[in-house]
Amino acid sequence: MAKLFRAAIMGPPGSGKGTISKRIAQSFGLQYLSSGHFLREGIAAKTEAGLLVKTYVERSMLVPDHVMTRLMLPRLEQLSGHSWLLDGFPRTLGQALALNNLYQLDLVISLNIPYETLKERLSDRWIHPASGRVYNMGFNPPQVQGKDDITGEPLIQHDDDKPEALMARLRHYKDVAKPVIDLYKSQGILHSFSGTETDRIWPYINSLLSTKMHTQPSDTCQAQTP
Ligand code: G5P
Ligand code: MG
Repeated sequence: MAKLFRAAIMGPPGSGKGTISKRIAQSFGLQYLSSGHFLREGIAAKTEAGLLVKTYVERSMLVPDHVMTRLMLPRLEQLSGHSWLLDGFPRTLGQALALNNLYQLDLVISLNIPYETLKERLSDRWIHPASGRVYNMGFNPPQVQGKDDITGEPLIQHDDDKPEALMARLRHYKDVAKPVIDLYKSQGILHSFSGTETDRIWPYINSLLSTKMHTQPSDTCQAQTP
């Protein structure tokens, strides 16, 4: 049986983590777990945890570490025997150390996307406040302009996605991510990719993963997000 492969993808809001994770899951048959997806799922279902995290997610602020680890780590326990890819977790040193206590990652992908590019992508971002579903008017617009695809309710744009607030948020991301990146660098598992277009970065990631893991049939694997 091939060795299990455990990976994570890091990057600021809008950097392409989700887009690239889906491609990796499809091409290499890893189970794919997105922290943002699980949070939004809880918000939509109005679970106790969902109500607790709603204001953080709506404002793109970090959810406290103890909430995130309680959300993510049990899901990994259920995946023993599978290879997996984490999208958006860990995001802080506290989360990385909690994960490290349980699992040794084989590879971490870090996306370095220029601020200007992120600003353009995110200032086009609209959300459905009740569920946290996110739309991008350029790349994944809603079916009906200004309306949520599932409920038909109006979409809003947060003050946090306006340019000044956005810059502060991206700087905050960098500060918080730095010790996590340093940790993975010291473990020799960090691979950074820079660029302004996902389609140009993807071939390098594809080639890295092809080298690092034995491509295996993905009959037992499926993505955990849509
Ligand atoms: P998420 O859900 O992890 P974010 O804010 O980190 O959300 P987001 O929006 O999900 O990031 P992404 O996954 O990095 O971005 O990128 P993506 O969705 O693939 O691409 C972003 C947009 O750009 C999309 O519309 C895509 O179509 C478009 N795009 C992609 N590639 C290109 C390209 O080449 N060119 C162009 N022009 N466009 C492109 O987390 C949500 C919230 O949950 C909480 C936080 O509140 C967070 O804000 N959270 C956590 N809190 C604490 N700890 C954690 N571990 C947390 N995880 C989530
Ligand atoms: Mg995402």
